[in-house]
Amino acid sequence: MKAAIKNGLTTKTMGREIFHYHSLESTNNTARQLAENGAEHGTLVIAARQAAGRGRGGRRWSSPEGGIWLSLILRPQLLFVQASLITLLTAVAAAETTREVCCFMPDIKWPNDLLAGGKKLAGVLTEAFAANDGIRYLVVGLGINVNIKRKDFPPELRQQATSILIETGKQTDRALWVRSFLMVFEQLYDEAAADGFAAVLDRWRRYSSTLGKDVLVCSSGRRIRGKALDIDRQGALLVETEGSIRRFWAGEVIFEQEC
Ligand code: BT5
Repeated sequence: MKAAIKNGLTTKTMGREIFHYHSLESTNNTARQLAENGAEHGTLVIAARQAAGRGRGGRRWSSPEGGIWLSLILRPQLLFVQASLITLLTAVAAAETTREVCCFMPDIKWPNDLLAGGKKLAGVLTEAFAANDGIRYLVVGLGINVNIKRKDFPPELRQQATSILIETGKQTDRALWVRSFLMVFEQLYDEAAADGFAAVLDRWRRYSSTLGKDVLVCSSGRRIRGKALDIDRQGALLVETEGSIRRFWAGEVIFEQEC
């Protein structure tokens, strides 16, 4: 897998160093240990399966054989509050990679989900490790259900999860997907580092299935109904509710079906 990903990889930083495992608890945990030991910007950690894959807020992420479970170590010049922009950038890169490699375009649900036909295809878990108000390093975890059959999901996920195989009927070359992802990610990342995130946010808006929809937001124990209007420059969601516009961060927003 490692050699297959590297074969033809033309990135400068992303995936120049690759750690591949048959099984890990969580690629984000291993990436964190590597980062603490000085691993470089762009280091990729990838596992064929995860025994304890994590979602946000301590939720479980099912990671059977056949998916792509990866983490990237980033050492960006960003403020801590800007870490969520990297989540949006990762979702854009994963959507565009899927379009390129699998001829099929998922949509993005704010902030971290890729969906196909309303079912969850992929999720992003960004973890920032701070120094003062800056970022020492970030670990961006991405899980995408690639060659997974419906019966390979745990029963409780079979109605809400999907895979590229289920959607297209075709097996995907996972090394090719990862290589393409690294190239798309690096291009978006370098553009954002040089010119800011406006172009990433525009692409995100184009692929979003959230904007313009009525949403029920669960925030600090309250349930607030409103219309998702836009995302702002820092990636926060702007929701119109009772005549005013409120701004929500990823950590505090849960959509209706998850409450
Ligand atoms: C996410 O969390 O969507 C972030 C998932 C990130 C996973 C990657 S895999 C590589 C890296 N290493 C890790 O340990 N994690 C990252 P959240 O929005 O909290 O969604 C979690 C919810 O998605 C669960 O509560 C389930 O309902 C659902 N779910 C779990 N596994 C799934 C799967 N394989 N496909 C679709 N939905 C799933």
